[in-house]
Amino acid sequence: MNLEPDYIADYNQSQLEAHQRKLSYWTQEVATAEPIIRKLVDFQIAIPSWALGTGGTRFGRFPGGGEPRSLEEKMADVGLLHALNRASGAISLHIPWDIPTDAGAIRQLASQYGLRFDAVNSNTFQDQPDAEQSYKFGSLQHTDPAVRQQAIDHNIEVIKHGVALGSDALTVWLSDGSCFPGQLNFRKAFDRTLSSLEAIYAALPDDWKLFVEYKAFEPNFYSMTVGDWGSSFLYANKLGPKAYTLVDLGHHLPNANIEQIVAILLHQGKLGGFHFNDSKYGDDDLTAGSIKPYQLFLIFTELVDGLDAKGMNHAKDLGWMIDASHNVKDPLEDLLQSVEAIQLAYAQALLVDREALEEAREANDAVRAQEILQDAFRTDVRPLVAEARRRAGGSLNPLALYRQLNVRQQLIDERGAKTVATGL
Ligand code: PSV
Ligand code: MN
Repeated sequence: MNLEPDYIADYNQSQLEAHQRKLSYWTQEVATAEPIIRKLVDFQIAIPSWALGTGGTRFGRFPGGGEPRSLEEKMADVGLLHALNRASGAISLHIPWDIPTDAGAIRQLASQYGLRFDAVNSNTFQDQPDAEQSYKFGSLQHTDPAVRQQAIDHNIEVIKHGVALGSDALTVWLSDGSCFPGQLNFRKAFDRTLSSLEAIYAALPDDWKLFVEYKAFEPNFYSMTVGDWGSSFLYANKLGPKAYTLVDLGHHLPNANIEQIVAILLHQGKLGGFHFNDSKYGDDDLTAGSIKPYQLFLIFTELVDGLDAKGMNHAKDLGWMIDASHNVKDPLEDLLQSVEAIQLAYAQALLVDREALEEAREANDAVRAQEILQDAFRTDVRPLVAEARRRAGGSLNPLALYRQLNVRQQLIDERGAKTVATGL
């Protein structure tokens, strides 16, 4: 389904007066409003091709209908999101869930929707029907060199797909690890994984990045071979300057101080990218900002601070992506909510009075430091985010317009009620 530009213009017109009333406080009273709006216009968050269908748990899956049946339809969905919010201008593919058979045609389609290709993702956590070797006991860490070679070859294949699409990063997430004490020689697993990663790294084009994603547990429940930021950082350091750590917010043990992890990785020049989601218990993959919005804000506060300290470009120098799953919500609505939550946290982080914060820190004034942060966090920045969207050609309220246009029903009419998108 294509969104007529008139729909957005008409909708915005109907909301303009109320929006301008809320925005006037900002434009009249806050000197930094204009630069914040401009930063928001530039800031894009990639959508993973596997998050456009209904997710499930091992207990079941309840598809809501109209799910994309092909890569082209997934791109149409991301194009729709981007038309509504002008902040989802990139798509991340997981191979082999989404194999671009005609890269030229797919690239052209992407440019029609104003999308670029974000990091490509390899999959060595599932056995494919035609695979000779099994990943039951790991992939890059496996005791059998033939399994390791199959996993290495797959990653190199994924890089080739990425090159053909104009992507410039590979994300490697390994489910490798062990389920029981004694099952695995940790040192050997580390060494084998490192040498497999070295083979993949050697195939990386010069201007590419390799993101090493860590995860504390699942599907292995005793040990994960890339289980925390320390091990990812170690692999990335040993691999070389093109390798970075990727932080997925759901991949930590409970109560981990993610903002501190992010600050140190960035400080060390080894933070590569982000997978946004939220969680209460484990890797729950819930809507960004739905459970711990203050944590998301604190993470962004460290990101802005660290990026500025290094003179890095907020929009371009890190990979920003959502990695969530939608069990009970319409995936497109959920993604709109996640993007908005990320933009709000980013805008609030941009509001923090950094000079005053540094002074408070130097004076060991914990009360003042907290006030400064919470002052920004408690500020309603929604008019700024809406204004950034409006200026970029998006809707003042993407979710409201999505519902007003009955998009899901239109997708069901077009694709059917029982379609199932590839993914987990
Ligand atoms: C693993 O839980 C993960 O976060 C990785 O990024 C995978 O590639 C993705 O989820 C698959 O759903
Ligand atoms: Mn992830």
